[in-house]
Amino acid sequence: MASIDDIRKVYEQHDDDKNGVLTFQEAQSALQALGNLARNPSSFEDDFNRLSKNGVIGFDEFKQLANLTA
Ligand SMILES: [Ca+2]
Repeated sequence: MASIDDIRKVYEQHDDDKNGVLTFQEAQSALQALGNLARNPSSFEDDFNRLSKNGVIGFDEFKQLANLTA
Protein backbone atom coordinates (compact mmCIF):
# COMPACT_ATOMS: atom_id res chain seq x y z
CA MET A 1 0.00 0.00 0.00
CA ALA A 2 1.44 3.33 -1.07
CA SER A 3 1.80 6.06 1.52
CA ILE A 4 0.37 9.53 0.97
CA ASP A 5 3.92 10.78 0.31
CA ASP A 6 4.39 8.14 -2.39
CA ILE A 7 1.08 9.09 -3.97
CA ARG A 8 2.02 12.79 -3.94
CA LYS A 9 5.41 12.10 -5.48
CA VAL A 10 3.98 9.94 -8.24
CA TYR A 11 1.23 12.49 -8.88
CA GLU A 12 3.79 15.25 -9.42
CA GLN A 13 6.15 13.07 -11.44
CA HIS A 14 3.42 12.13 -13.88
CA ASP A 15 1.97 15.59 -14.29
CA ASP A 16 3.89 15.85 -17.54
CA ASP A 17 2.90 19.40 -18.43
CA LYS A 18 3.16 20.54 -14.77
CA ASN A 19 -0.25 22.19 -14.83
CA GLY A 20 -1.27 20.73 -11.46
CA VAL A 21 -3.94 18.33 -12.77
CA LEU A 22 -3.78 14.94 -14.44
CA THR A 23 -5.31 13.95 -17.75
CA PHE A 24 -6.47 10.38 -18.33
CA GLN A 25 -3.08 9.49 -19.84
CA GLU A 26 -1.15 11.12 -16.99
CA ALA A 27 -3.32 9.44 -14.36
CA GLN A 28 -2.97 6.08 -16.09
CA SER A 29 0.84 6.35 -16.06
CA ALA A 30 0.83 7.49 -12.44
CA LEU A 31 -1.33 4.59 -11.26
CA GLN A 32 0.83 2.17 -13.20
CA ALA A 33 3.85 3.57 -11.36
CA LEU A 34 2.06 2.92 -8.07
CA GLY A 35 1.40 -0.62 -9.22
CA ASN A 36 -2.33 -0.16 -8.81
CA LEU A 37 -3.62 -0.23 -12.34
CA ALA A 38 -2.52 -3.76 -13.10
CA ARG A 39 -4.80 -5.12 -10.42
CA ASN A 40 -7.99 -3.65 -11.79
CA PRO A 41 -7.53 -2.17 -15.25
CA SER A 42 -11.11 -2.54 -16.42
CA SER A 43 -12.65 -0.15 -13.92
CA PHE A 44 -9.98 2.54 -14.19
CA GLU A 45 -11.57 4.37 -17.08
CA ASP A 46 -14.98 4.32 -15.41
CA ASP A 47 -13.53 5.57 -12.14
CA PHE A 48 -11.58 8.31 -13.91
CA ASN A 49 -14.61 9.48 -15.83
CA ARG A 50 -16.72 9.57 -12.69
CA LEU A 51 -14.16 11.62 -10.74
CA SER A 52 -12.88 13.91 -13.47
CA LYS A 53 -14.07 17.37 -14.33
CA ASN A 54 -13.43 18.59 -17.88
CA GLY A 55 -11.27 15.53 -18.51
CA VAL A 56 -8.79 16.10 -15.69
CA ILE A 57 -8.43 15.21 -12.01
CA GLY A 58 -6.77 16.97 -9.09
CA PHE A 59 -4.82 15.40 -6.25
CA ASP A 60 -7.89 14.65 -4.12
CA GLU A 61 -9.45 12.72 -6.98
CA PHE A 62 -6.16 10.96 -7.69
CA LYS A 63 -5.99 9.80 -4.07
CA GLN A 64 -9.47 8.34 -4.47
CA LEU A 65 -8.45 6.63 -7.69
CA ALA A 66 -5.35 5.20 -6.01
CA ASN A 67 -7.54 3.77 -3.25
CA LEU A 68 -10.28 2.59 -5.58
CA THR A 69 -7.86 0.68 -7.75
CA ALA A 70 -5.64 -0.63 -4.94
CA1 LIG B 1 -1.12 17.69 -16.29
